[in-house]
Amino acid sequence: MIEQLDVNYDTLIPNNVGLSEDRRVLKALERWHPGYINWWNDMGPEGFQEAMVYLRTAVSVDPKGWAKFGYVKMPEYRWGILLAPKEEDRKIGFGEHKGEPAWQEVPGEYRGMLRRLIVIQGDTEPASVEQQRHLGKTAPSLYDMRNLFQVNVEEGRHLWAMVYLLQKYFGADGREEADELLNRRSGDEDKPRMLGAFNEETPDWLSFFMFTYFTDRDGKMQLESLAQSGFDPLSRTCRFMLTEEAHHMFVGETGVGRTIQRTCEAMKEAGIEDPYDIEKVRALGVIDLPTIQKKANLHYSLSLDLFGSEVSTNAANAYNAGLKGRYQEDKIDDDHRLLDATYPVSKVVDGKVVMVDEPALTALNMRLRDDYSSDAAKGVGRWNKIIQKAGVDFEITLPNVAFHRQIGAFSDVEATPEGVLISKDEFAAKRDQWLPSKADGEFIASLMAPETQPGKYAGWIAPPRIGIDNKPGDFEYVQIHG
Ligand code: BYC
Repeated sequence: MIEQLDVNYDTLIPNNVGLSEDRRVLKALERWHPGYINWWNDMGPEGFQEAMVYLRTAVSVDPKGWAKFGYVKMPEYRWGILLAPKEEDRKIGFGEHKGEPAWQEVPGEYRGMLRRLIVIQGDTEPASVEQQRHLGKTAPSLYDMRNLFQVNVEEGRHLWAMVYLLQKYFGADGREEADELLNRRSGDEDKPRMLGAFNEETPDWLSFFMFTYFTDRDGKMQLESLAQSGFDPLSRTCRFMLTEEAHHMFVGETGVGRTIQRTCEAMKEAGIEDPYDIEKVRALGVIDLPTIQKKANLHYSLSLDLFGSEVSTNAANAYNAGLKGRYQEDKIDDDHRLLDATYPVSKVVDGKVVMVDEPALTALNMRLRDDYSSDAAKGVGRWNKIIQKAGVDFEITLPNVAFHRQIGAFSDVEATPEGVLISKDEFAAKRDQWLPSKADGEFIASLMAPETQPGKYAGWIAPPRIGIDNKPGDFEYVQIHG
C-alpha cells in the first residue's frame, strides 16, 4: 500500500473542472486514488515503474499548448481531469430531445443507460493497459517503449475521465462502478473485462501496433459518437480524449508501416521477389507480409465485434434519448431523428452475405461500423504505398465483415476473408492460412529481443522518420534505471 498522507490532490490532479471548489468530488477521487495507484503498480507496465520516461502530460485544454513533455516516473504521472471548454447554449443535436438545451445533470429517465455507456467505455481503458503490461521488456527501441508507455498512461487518464463522471454525477452506484473498474481484469476467468477484444492477449509488438491501429480506432469512433451526446459533461470529456487518441492510432499506423518497410527493404537487399517465400523472408529476421496480413485479419475482425450487433435496439434507444449520436452527427445533413429513414445492413440470407434495408435507427451500430471500416481502410492504403514503393508485389487488404466474427449477424457462421460462407470444418482446416497460427506466434516471439540502446532499433522494424517532440535520433526516451 502506498502512503497517501501528504498528497495535495488539488495540485496533483491537473483539472479544469474546479476540483478545489468541489469538495465532494475531490474527496471521492482522493478515496479512489490509492486503489488506482495500487492497480497501476500491479497491472501497469511490468518492470519499468522506476524508469524515467519522456512523456507528454495533458495540463490544459488550449489547442495550442495542451500538453507538456518531460521525464516522469509513470506512477507519478499527473493523471488529470480535463473537459473540452463548455459551449454556451449547446443544444441536444439528435433524437427525441433535439433542440432542447444540453443536459448539465444526468436526466433521471436515462440514468441507467447513460451509466452503462460510461462504464463500458471506462472498462476498456484499464483493460488495454493490462493487455500490454509485458511489452516493455521486448520493446524494439526506446522510442517505441516510450510510445507504449505514453499510450498506457493516457489510457489511465481516460479511465480517470470516466471515473470522474461516475463520481460526480452518479452518487453511490457511480462510486461502486468506479471501484469495480479497478477490480475486473483482462482475461480473468471470474472477473473479465466487459468486451471481447479486451480479454485477448497482446503477445507481441506487431499485435500492439495492430491493436492501436484497429482497436483504438474503435475507441475513436465510440468517443466521436459519445462526443455528440446531449449529456454535456460526457460530450466535453470525450472531445478532449479524442485529442490524445490520435497519437495512439499514429503509433499503430506507423508501427505497422515501419514493420512493413523493414520487411520490404530486407527482401530487396537479399534479392527476394516472392513475398510468399516465407521461409526465406523469415530467415532475414523480418516478419513476412502474409503473416502481417494474418495479424491484420485478426485485429480488424476482433475490433468489428466491438460495434455490437448490426441491428440493435440498445443503439436505437441511446440515439432516441440523445445520449449517443452518429459519427460526426453535427455534420450530417438530415433530420437527426431518423424516424422514417433506412440503412443497408449486411446479413446472411440463403447462405450468402447480402445487404438488407433496415430502419436507420436500429442500424446505428452498422453505420458506425461502416464509418470505421472506411476510416481503417485509409491507413491500409498507406501501408500498401510502402509496399508498392519498394517494388514488392503484395497488397494488404481488410477481410470481409463476415470473417471471424463473434458478435452480430455472422457470429454463427464461418466465412473466408473474401466473405464466402463456408462450413465450420472448412474454416477450421484453413484457419491457419488466414489467422496467426501458433507457429507464426512463435516466430514473431523469436524476433522480440529488446533493444535499449538510444537510437538503435531491432532488426525487424525501421526507425521512425521523426522523433517525438522533434527530438534527435539518439534521444534517450526512457532512462531505464531512473
Ligand atoms: N463483447 O445491442 P447490442 C476504446 C453485448 S474502445 C461483449 O448488440 P449495443 C479503447 C451488449 O453489451 C471503445 N458483449 O450492442 C480502445 C448487450 O448486452 P446486454 C469502447 C457485447 O449495446 C483501445 C448485448 O450484447 N467504448 O475506447 O448496441 C484502447 C446486445 O448488444 C459486445 C464503447 O464501446 C462485445 N463486443 O452496442 C483503449 C462505448 N457487443 O446489455 C480503449 C460504449 C455487444 O443486452 N458502448 N455486447 O446485456 C456501446 O456503445 C455499446 O454498448 C456497444 C454495444 C457498442 C459496446
